[in-house]
Amino acid sequence: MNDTDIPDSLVRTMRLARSVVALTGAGVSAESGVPTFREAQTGLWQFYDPMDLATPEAFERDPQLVWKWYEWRRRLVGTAEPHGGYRALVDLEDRLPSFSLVTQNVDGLHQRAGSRNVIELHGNITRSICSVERTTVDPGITELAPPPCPQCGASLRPDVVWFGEALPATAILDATEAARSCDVLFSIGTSSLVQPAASLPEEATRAGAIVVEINPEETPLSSRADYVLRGPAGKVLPALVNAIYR
Ligand code: BV8
Repeated sequence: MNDTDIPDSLVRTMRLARSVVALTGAGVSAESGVPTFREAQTGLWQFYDPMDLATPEAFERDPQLVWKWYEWRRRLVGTAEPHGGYRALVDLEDRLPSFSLVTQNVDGLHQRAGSRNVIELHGNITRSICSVERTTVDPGITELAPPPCPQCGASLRPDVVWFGEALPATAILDATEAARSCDVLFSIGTSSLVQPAASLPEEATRAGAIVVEINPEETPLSSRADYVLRGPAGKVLPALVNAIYR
């Protein structure tokens, strides 16, 4: 996609915009080699459905399996490099009076690319917490899976929000507030299926904002968005920034 493929009316809207929200999902990480939630997993993990592993019940049932699954994902994420789409989002944050990056992703790639105001709706896989005290703990190098909390001895767990768990109150409040007070909300690389994140574009529309979807595929949001930029985030976002600030 090149700059000319960005609708002129969207470019004009963005040049007048003061407050912008970017809601990102696993599709943004996909171009950096981090498999999305619904892509076939590789190796040992092809026999497990992420929806069955990313739950408190799975951790209760088999803490070692779940811990090792996150270790595998942490290693994968550690080798990923943020692509040009991440840097385009940093560019928007640098240039706009108000910019909020609300991510469903747990890989920390936005921060690694230089994004500053990042709201992590589903936590961050690079952090571990005590499963009882919920305090952040650095597990260090250990063979134990999961390692015990050095304070109370309970198992450590990844600092992510599992299915059926509530999102961090401040994260969802800040994200909802940002969606309700922005001029433009971009929904980028998300299947718009996971709640409550998937309701944020609707909050923005209700508050009078323009909603733009960036995704190579159709999603339940596509028919409700004001603009749909059909393509990969790594191509569309740099083209968007070039078109606005050329
Ligand atoms: C909650 C952290 C209530 C973990 C994640 C029925 C039963 C049980 C629960 C529910 C139910 N119905 C609804 C629910 C609620 C549930 C939910 O929404 N389920 C869905 C599946 C129906 N939600 C929850 O459970 C949430 N909690 O509701 O709590 C509550 C309240 C109070 C008290 C107690 C409880 C918690 C949800 C958070 C789950 N955790 N991650 C981990 O990662 O291990 S969500 C997980 O899914 C990831 O964060 C990931 O981001 C997300 C998947 O969504 P997407 O990001 O959209 O990724 P996906 O793979 O689906 O799509 C990728 C998209 O990218 C595609 O559209 C593709 O076309 C596109 N793409 C591909 N390449 C590119 C691209 N786009 C752009 N560029 C590209 N290059």
